Amino acid sequence: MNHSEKYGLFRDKIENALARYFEAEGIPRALRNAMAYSAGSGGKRLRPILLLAANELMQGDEAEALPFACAVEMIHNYSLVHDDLPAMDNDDFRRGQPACHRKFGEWLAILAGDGLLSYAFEIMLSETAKAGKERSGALVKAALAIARGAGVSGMVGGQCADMENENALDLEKLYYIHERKTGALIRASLEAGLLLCSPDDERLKAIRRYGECIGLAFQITDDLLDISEDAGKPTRSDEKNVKLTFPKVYGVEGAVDIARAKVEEAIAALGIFGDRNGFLVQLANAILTRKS
Ligand code: GRG
Repeated sequence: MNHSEKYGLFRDKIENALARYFEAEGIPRALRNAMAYSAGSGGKRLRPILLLAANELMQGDEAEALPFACAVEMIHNYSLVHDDLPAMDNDDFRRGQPACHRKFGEWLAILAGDGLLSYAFEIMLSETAKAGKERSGALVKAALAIARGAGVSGMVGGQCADMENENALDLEKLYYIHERKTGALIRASLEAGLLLCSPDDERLKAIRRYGECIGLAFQITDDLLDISEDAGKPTRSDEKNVKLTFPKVYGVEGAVDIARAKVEEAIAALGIFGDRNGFLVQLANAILTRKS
């Protein structure tokens, strides 16, 4: 199976499982529609795929990892719904479709984000509660890694710094924001996949390094896509917000060089996993050429 077939297989499993979660009883129809719309197809599913791939590195149990993968994708989608709101980035479109608040109105978009975030934790905790004594420790650690990546010292903290520093950024702040706003959940997804397999410290350190490096490379390529005419979203949204970006600081060539160096560093970190690491090596390389 080649890289894109394997990526597609992971994506299908995640999308099928997500659809089942949205079919659950007890979710008010309007909320279900807005949540399913936002987390529906169109996304790359990068974070849950990273989680499943990290889990596979150590021959983990995919059925056990899948709910955590869905949880991370729900958290990612909540962050996009809230980020698009008028009070934040004020974007009308997401993935070429009306943003959640444009389609359903603001209050329902806020609740859809809240719903996605709390559902993610409900899913992870109910899996942990169901697990036997032997497994529950590993599941708690995975959930904690995701909570930290998503939370006040991770993605939410990074978003706060970004909102506060809209017009007055220095380079240190640029790294601070991107390591948290974009990088933290990417890194946490990988960590969680590994933590389900009770890794040793060296392997955990290696996957964190990989996550930090691809997180930064991913953000840089996001900045580059933002200024490229090819991007499938209204271009120059960062310019609209007068934000400091990697291409603005380093120029396009300089930003590409940094992304390339980060991808190389990420791949080097995977050496410890031996020849099971092929998928994550290719995924890191694919970040450099991504078109969306
Ligand atoms: C509102 C708490 C809160 C956080 C928002 C992620 C985020 C934080 C804001 C999004 C702003 C942004 C465009 C960041 C650049 C990198 C990024 C996260 C892009 C979107 O992720 P993809 O490309 O999205 O993985 P898809 O559509 O593939 O799911």
